[in-house]
Amino acid sequence: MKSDVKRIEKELRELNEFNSTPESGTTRVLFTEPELKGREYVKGIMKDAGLEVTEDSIGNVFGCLKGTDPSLAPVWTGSHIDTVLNAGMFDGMAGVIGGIEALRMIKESGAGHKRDICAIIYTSEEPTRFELSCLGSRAMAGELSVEDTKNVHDKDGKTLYEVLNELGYDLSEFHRIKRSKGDVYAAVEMHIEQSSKLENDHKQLGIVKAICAPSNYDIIVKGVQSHAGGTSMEDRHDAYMAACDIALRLEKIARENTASEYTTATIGRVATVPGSVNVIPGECRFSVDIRDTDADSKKQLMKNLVSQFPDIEKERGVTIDIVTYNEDIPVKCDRDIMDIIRKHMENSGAEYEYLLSGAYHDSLFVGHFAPVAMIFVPSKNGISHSPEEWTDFEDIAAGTDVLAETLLELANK
Ligand code: HGY
Ligand code: MN
Ligand code: MN
Repeated sequence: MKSDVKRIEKELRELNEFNSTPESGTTRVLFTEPELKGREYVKGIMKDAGLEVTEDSIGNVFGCLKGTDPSLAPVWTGSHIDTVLNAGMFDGMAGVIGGIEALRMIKESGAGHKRDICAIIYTSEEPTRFELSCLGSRAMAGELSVEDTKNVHDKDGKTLYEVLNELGYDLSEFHRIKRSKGDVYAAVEMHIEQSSKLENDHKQLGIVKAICAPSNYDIIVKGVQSHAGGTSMEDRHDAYMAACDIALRLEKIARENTASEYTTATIGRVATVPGSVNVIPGECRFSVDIRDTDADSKKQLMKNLVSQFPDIEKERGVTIDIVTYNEDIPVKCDRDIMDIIRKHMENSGAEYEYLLSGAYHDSLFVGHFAPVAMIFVPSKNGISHSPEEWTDFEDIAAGTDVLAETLLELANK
């Protein structure tokens, strides 16, 4: 089977039109107008492809190619169409359009398959609106309840529950989102690499061995707001400087971590109060995003950082508090599915290699109830979550060829 690279490019460019920042990259935030229109667009191409389209109570969209034996658990593929702010046009979208293209290829090939094969848009993989990532796949894994949706809110204070209600989702059916082990036979997601290993190693495709999981926190430092000129360096309790002290210790711990194969720590959002140029901040609130291939290593890293807080509090006369959003469990990809992918990569002649995913994906949560694997396609200069994000359409087509063969083989097991 051969994917239609022109059709892939056309649909990715058309989907990219649903964007609230056309002047700078792509922004498609959950349940805002561009994302709702993007959903309708993708549902349209699913219907045109003859897929059976359904949606669950958190907005996960399923486009399914019916198999001959509905009693068998289905095979899934898919990704997300929501983005971070000022993102690129491929993070998530490559796996959604590629997944639909793979199902079209299987349908057009006339090859029979026992199991249903479903292409999915998972709701809100990015934490952009509600600070919590992977809302749709987290709910599928039973790790987000309808009660939890009342405690997740956006910067305007609106809860996910209210937003879903307003959009007409039936929240009395929320419990049906959850899947148990055995409900899904296998799930394969194609995604851009969002790093530079494939490019540096001159490989076209990647087989993911393990998916890092994030732990996300806010740290709130409280000091004494005071005059920038009148307060001597000795007399101040500067919340921002204390935050910088914590940040540099976090960086050191992450850099020196040897307890696992891969660790990262990032502070992406910082806010000081009152935020005036001539006032010593009395408060500083900042985000912490830690990734690791190993859950214990991640836990130990955070324990090490927090153990240093009492010294900082004493030395700087500040208080330090933590808000925990999520401490997610990393996933190892399924060896059997990885081997099927390897075989089809070799048959296709594509140069490939095995690698880790520092980024998390919906497959991280699907992997909590089903065997998962991922196919990576290269990111130019390793850049993602940026208007500079770029992946060649030919590489997406090559990944889609392997995805289609893999899904078909799994659907006949
Ligand atoms: O942050 C991530 O790893 C994903 O791209 N949302
Ligand atoms: Mn992303
Ligand atoms: Mn993504």
